[in-house]
Parts: sequence; structure tokens; C-alpha cells
Amino acid sequence: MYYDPRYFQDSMSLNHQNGYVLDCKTGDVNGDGVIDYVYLIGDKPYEDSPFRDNIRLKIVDGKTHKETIIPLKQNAGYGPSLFLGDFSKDKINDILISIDSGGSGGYAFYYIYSFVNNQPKILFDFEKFNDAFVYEVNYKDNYRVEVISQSTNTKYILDITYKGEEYLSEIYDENGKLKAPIQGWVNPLGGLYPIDFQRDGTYELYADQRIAGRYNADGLGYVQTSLAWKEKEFVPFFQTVGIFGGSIDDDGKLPLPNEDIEHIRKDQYEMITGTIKEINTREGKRSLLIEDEKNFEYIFHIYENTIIIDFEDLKIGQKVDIIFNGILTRSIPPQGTAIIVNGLKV
Ligand SMILES: [Ca+2]
Ligand SMILES: [Ca+2]
Repeated sequence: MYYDPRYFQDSMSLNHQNGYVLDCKTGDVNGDGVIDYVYLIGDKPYEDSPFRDNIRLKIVDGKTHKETIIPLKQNAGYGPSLFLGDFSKDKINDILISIDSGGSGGYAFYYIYSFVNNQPKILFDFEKFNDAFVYEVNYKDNYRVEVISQSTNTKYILDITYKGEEYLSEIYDENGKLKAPIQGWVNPLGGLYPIDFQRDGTYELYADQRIAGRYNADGLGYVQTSLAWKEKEFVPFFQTVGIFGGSIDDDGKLPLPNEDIEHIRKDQYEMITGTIKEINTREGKRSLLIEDEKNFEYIFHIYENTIIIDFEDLKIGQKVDIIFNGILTRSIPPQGTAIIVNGLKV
């Protein structure tokens, strides 16, 4: 905690009712050349927890001692902190606020305010960034994943060969063809860092967003976007994708050949019992739309190795057991690849 008795005369009244000082930085933020005092104030709702809520920005004008409170839309989380520096190219400090969400996805909340002439103005809002930067993540044949960045009109191709046999053989056949379509996704903003790339006293932003594959913990890399202030907003000027490496000893291993029924390890497989709602054939590929007892829908793809008991008799409304490898896409409805379709006698 930091108080300056000369300029922060009401610091003594800042007791638990009025919140805690979570961070404090000094610098001229209103542009009058006199150092101002910038605080993040918040509550500690739980004893022994670093969680903070009701976080707001408080600016004390160094010259007039006048105080301004700026509420924040996302105002709860962990490790709230301040950074002062010029982003908007007017050589007057702006205020970067960072708050970690604490969620498993590693998301964080970021705002940048300017306070020129004592007028708060928002320069960066993480929610607008998340809405503007839209991605598509598609698994492709031959152990590739494409990441499409709509906002920058760019496509990145990731090689996931390093993921190893176990991972790859679950989703690819022995020819490197995907057994079923799989989509990943790009997480919301996880990190936002001020960097003065040109060393001219104005900071740019470096943003990173995690690329997730089959599930959130299945990291495929990071989308890294550098942004600079241009007239009235931050615009991307450089974007790359950072990928993970594999061991140099583990060179180019290919997935195991397709499992056959004798080799199914029982506990690896799952079964869904449901009713056939649709039988689809598209481009020679068959799939079943299944509704289970809880009215959840699934699409199961039938591939050449799928064992179908009584397929001729499969019809809409029939009850079936679908045995699959436990992997479903996150699409709606989820999709999987059937290993066994067993038509039940009604
Ligand atoms: Ca000032
Ligand atoms: Ca500025």
C-alpha cells in the first residue's frame, strides 16, 4: 500500500468500508505537468483469498487534489494492477488496468483509460477486442490444424505431428485422414503487455490468446497480435502464431494403425444409447443423428471400419447403442465416430 500524505489527505478514511488500495502509481495523467495519483481501490470479500471485487479506478489530481472515481465494467478478479504510460501518442500517460479472471482458461480483463483534461476516456476494452478478433480452428488431414484469423484475413497452418501417437491415432486413421471433423477454438484475451517497440516513448500493445484443440487444456499455441494506436483506436500491425515444440528425440512418429475390435480396451470406450432421428448420406459418407434418453443430440459418423449390427434394419425411431472412443467435438450437436452401432431389438 502506498499513501502520500501531501496529496492523499483522505487516506486515513480509506478503511474497510471504503475499500482497500490494491495498486497505486504516480504520473501526470491529465496533462497539466503536475504528478497525479492513480489508485485501484477494491474490496476483499473473502478472508484469506486473493479474490478482489468492486474494483474501481481512483485518480487524485496532483494540483487541485480533486478526486475522480471511475467504475469498471468487469470489476472482480485476481492480481489487479496499474501501468502508466502513453499509448495514444500525445505524450501524456494513459492508464492500463489488468485483472486476472482466475478462470481455468487464463482469461484476463484489461482496460486502458486516458484522463487528459480530467476527462476519462476509454481507449481499450478487452470485451471489444474479444468481439473483434474472431477465429476458426479446424483440424485437417495429415496432422495439420488451420487457424483462420478473420480480422487480419490470415490463415496459419500448424503441424501437430509432435503430439505423438496416442493423441494422433485417436483422431486420424493410418493414412493420416481425420476420422471425424474436429474444431478447436481461440480463447479470449489472456495477456496484454505494454511494449515500446520503436523506443519513442509511446507504448504499443502485445496481446496473446491461447489456441485450444480438442479441449481447453489441449494447447496448440498462441495467437500473438501487436497493436498500435491509430487516430482513435488500436489497430493490429503484426500478428504471428507461436507454437509448442516436441522433443528432438521424437522425430516424426506416425499414429498407430487403426484399432480393430479385438484391440479395444474396454475402459477407453464409451457408449451412448439413443434413438435414431436421421440417417444421412452425404458424398458417400454416412452419419446418424442420435437423441439419447436425456434428449441430447449427437451425430455419429459411420466409417469403413464401423461395425454395424443389423444395419439393414436401421431406421428412424429405432433404438441403438453407439460405441465410440469417447471423443466428441464441441460442436452442436457434438460429433463422434462410431466404432460399433448395435441395433437393439424393440
Ligand atoms: Ca497532473
Ligand atoms: Ca496518452
